[in-house]
Amino acid sequence: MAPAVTRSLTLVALCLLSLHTALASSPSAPTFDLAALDSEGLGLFARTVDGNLAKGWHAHSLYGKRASHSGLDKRTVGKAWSGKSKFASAGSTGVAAMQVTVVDDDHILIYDKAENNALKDASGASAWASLYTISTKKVRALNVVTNAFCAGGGWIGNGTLVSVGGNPQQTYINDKAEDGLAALRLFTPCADERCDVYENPARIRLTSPRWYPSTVRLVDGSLMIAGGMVVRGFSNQDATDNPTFEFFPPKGDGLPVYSSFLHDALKSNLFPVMYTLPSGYVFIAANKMAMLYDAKKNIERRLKPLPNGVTITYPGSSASVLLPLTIANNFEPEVLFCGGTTANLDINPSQLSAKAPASKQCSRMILNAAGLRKGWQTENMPFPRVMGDAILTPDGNVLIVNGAQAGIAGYGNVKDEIGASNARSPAKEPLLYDPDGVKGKRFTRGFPNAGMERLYHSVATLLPDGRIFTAGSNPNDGVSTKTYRTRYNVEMLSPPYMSMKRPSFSAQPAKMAYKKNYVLTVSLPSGTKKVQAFIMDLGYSTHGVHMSQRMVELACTLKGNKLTVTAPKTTGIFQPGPAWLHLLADGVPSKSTKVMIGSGASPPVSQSAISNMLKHTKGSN
Ligand SMILES: *[C@@H]1O[C@H](CO)[C@@H](O)[C@H](O)[C@H]1NC(C)=O
Ligand SMILES: [Cu+2]
Repeated sequence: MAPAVTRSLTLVALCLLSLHTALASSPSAPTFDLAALDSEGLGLFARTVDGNLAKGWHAHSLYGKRASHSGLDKRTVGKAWSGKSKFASAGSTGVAAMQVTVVDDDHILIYDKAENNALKDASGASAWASLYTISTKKVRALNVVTNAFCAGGGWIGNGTLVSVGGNPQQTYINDKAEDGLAALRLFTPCADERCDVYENPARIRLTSPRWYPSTVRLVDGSLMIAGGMVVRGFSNQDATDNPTFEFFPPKGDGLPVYSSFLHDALKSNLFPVMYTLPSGYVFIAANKMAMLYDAKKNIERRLKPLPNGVTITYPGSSASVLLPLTIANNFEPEVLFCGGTTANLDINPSQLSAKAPASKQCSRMILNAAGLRKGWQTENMPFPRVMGDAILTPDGNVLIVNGAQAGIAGYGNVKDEIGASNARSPAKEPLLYDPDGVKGKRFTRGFPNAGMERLYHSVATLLPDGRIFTAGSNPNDGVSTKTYRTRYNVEMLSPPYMSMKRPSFSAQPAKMAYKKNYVLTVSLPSGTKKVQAFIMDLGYSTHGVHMSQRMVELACTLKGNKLTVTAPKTTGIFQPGPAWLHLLADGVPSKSTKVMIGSGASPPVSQSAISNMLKHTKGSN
């Protein structure tokens, strides 16, 4: 994306000004020292971000025996996956699906950049966002004012979807969108077909321009927003970088918080991968680096870098996931990255090639003291992949779809492109990864190939009914019909469990308060031996990153057809906000239904933080 926009230079200047006001709160960034961790004892891991000692499961699990990650009782890739999977087309997204998130049991919200899509809004202009109805495959145009090109997003504790950042107006494709660099777009689901995106930049906006930011929901239900570029461009560098964090609703003095980690992760520090851990700390990975972040005290602790020189974030995007937090693994967090690239992304992009093979490497690490000491554990996928999407399946496996076997993300930047795509050799074959499997035998193949390529700007998400939704692919400046063209077609993958006898349940609550018990009425396939209950965050999918995606097991006991399930114990295990609840009967999943975890109230709002933010920052204007 080469077109350098000269008017952006003023943005840089404005932005750097506001960033410098935040430097006063620059964090210390001690290198993670395992010896110190030992002498600190439970130092880092026994505390929560509130400074209180974590009790029970947490401290106890630290140096005690850790169960293997066989969370789901040896169900592995047995039952739910025995049989054939099918890909089937399922209508059109109306706009190019660059970002998607499941809104309720029957709707998916889709954001595109501003471009000349065939779907029109009420005024007759091209739509840049749509709401897709799963049951009817119909789309409704949404009204976006600002350009959501390469924005990030996430759900907050009261069930509102927040979309952050984007791009300036792209006059060369004649679009009328307003500058979206510092945009903050709100969407609250509704029961009728009337809800739409809400924007009010004079009061609700980011502190600074962010192209390619990530988000993660924190323990108080607010959103942490990280990184991005202050101008349009492909390769990030010092002059274009926004190496800061901010929060929605704004916290503290409302100003961005400088991150030396994000700065050090240049150039490939865009769309960082972030997960809130049971401790409340945030795991963040960017480029080849990883760290734990204490958002409350603003302390960064570096972890070991990803092994063997593999870049795992944009434009070397890997498929990444926080593995399921289960009773058997004592809710010990473990992260997994598969693919990416070993190409040197620090050189001039014109010297890179779309033919450069992607990485095959998967790296995983348990984020507790013992796991960090052991470090990253690696193995190879059957074939290389960049820009893959890692989807947690309802039985706790990881399905990897989309992406390419060679090249990198983006378009119009490197040698040997097909059309404008920086990547080629589409990876149409899904792979299933069993986190509990034996190393070397964790991958299952034999899936049908996707019907079309899903390259840059494609997406995937698990649906409440258990299918996997894939859409998008648009490695082009505007809508293009040349290879690789702009894709509007939806394809859904139906795993074998879709046609099995599945458990079902009713009487689920609309909300679940932490630690409280709820009684579901269940219907189980005959002969069921083991029932488990889970909640999932299906995530916000864009650029191979699934922001806030997670799966958490709930304790449960069965009496007759009554299943008593216990809501998560802490906000670290599952952050307050929307979730999907489902059961497994001997490893076969039910459908899931939406449930609010926590009170459903707004995350804390600080009027002084908001006023100070509005006073001292200009957003992108
Ligand atoms: C959720 O909270 C945010 C931040 O306070 C607010 O802007 C939004 O309107 C709230 N949504 C609902 C549905 O109340
Ligand atoms: Cu993009």
